[in-house]
Amino acid sequence: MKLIIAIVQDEDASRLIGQLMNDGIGVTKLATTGGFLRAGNTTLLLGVEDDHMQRAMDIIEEVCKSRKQIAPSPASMVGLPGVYSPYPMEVMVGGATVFVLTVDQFIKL
Ligand code: 2BA
Repeated sequence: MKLIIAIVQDEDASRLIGQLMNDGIGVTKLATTGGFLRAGNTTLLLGVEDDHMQRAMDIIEEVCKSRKQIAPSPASMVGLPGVYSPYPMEVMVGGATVFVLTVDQFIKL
């Protein structure tokens, strides 16, 4: 079994959850905040059997779109090392940032 941790844009979350649930893939939604943009995003936890793993990845890839977002000027990002541009800058965000972990045990009590 795998645990997929998928960080996606809020705009894609609802449709993505719907499609995953339609395919019988259980999902938990967390409201999260990206460290760079300091803007809201959505983190989904998916526990999937190995043979559903590729289907879950296909759905994530199909639903999650890349979008341009404006990163605020560093004045509002005090303490963030390595960011020196004095102007807001455009960055591409997403489709999805995905981590896949092997699950030792899956227990429901
Ligand atoms: P944020 O940290 O808010 O980053 C939003 C977007 O800003 C990133 O999109 C990337 O295009 C850009 N970005 C991030 N750090 C940057 C930097 N130091 N310089 C220039 N541009 C930078 P994505 O890569 O698609 O990431 C979307 C969100 O996924 C991130 O939001 C963060 O919440 C999460 N994420 C990405 N990589 C991660 C990682 N290695 N570990 C944990 N979370 C991660």
